[in-house]
Amino acid sequence: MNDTRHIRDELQQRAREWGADIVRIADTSRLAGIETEPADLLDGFPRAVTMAVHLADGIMDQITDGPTPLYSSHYQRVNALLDDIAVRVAGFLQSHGAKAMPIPASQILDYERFVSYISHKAVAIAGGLGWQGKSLLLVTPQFGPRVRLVTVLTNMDLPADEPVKNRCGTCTSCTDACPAGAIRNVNTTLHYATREEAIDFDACLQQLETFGQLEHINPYICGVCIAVCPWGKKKARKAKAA
Ligand code: B12
Repeated sequence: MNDTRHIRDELQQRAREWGADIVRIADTSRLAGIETEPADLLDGFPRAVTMAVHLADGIMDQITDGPTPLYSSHYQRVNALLDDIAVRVAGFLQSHGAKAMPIPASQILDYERFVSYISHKAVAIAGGLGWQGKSLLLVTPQFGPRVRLVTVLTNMDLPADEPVKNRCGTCTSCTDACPAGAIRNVNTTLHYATREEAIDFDACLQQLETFGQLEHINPYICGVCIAVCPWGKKKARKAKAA
């Protein structure tokens, strides 16, 4: 384990140099029962590197009741950066003799059910990158939900991090701001059993489809529940005061 601790430290340092803002390790046995594509995706991968890139506060602070062209462009660039970091992290692990599988940041595999290979949020929850907020998003203590996520599966037995406590409390910011009124204001200790438990999924999707018809806006983006969360704004306020 000593050996892999050293590799974990170097991996975290390198991933930060490549652009990741938070890097943690998830024990994938915590994900038992989760839906993946294919069903045996996690077989032979006892660990996952879960990483976040902080979205630009200057862009997120401008979002009030819907996506902006700036956010739309930023969303694409950050996805590209995350995919790049994941490929580099996979290369790093392979150079140490491990097997690695980078999972794309934002590839939808099934447009009927809206699912991907694996939920980055679920991996991030398992690795203690943050907690699952009332918006269904991953909320980090450092940047709130103002992060995009990526995952690299690996068979290297890296020392794993522990999940963190949910800190949404009685806050209703995302529930109040959601343009579709889709957030049910229900808390969870670790994760919701289904998406429906937290949000009216059809209402959220319909709103995203409406936004997708606007000029300069990519399909399926919104950003309001991300922008209003006090955990994300806290960081922005601190920077303003400095
Ligand atoms: C398909 C997709 C969508 C679909 C469906 C969203 C959804 N909630 O599933 C649509 C188009 C609606 C969508 C919308 C949005 N998306 Co989207 N989307 C994805 C994508 C590509 C796949 C998600 C997926 O497979 N979902 C399947 C469901 C079942 O999983 P889930 O909701 O993630 O989590 C469930 C389970 O995982 C469970 N769970 C958690 N832990 C565990 C553990 C165990 C053991 C079990 C059994 C279950 C479990 O809890 C949830 C309830 O069932 C991911 C990228 C990725 N690969 O993760 C991005 C992703 C989830 N989207 C993201 C974002 C930001 C958005 C939007 C805000 C739009 C935007 N960019 O402005 C909205 C938010 C809507 C909302 N409030 O949920 C980010 C979230 C970042 C964050 N901070 O959390 C992601 C992770 C992309 C990224 N690379 O960062 N998205």
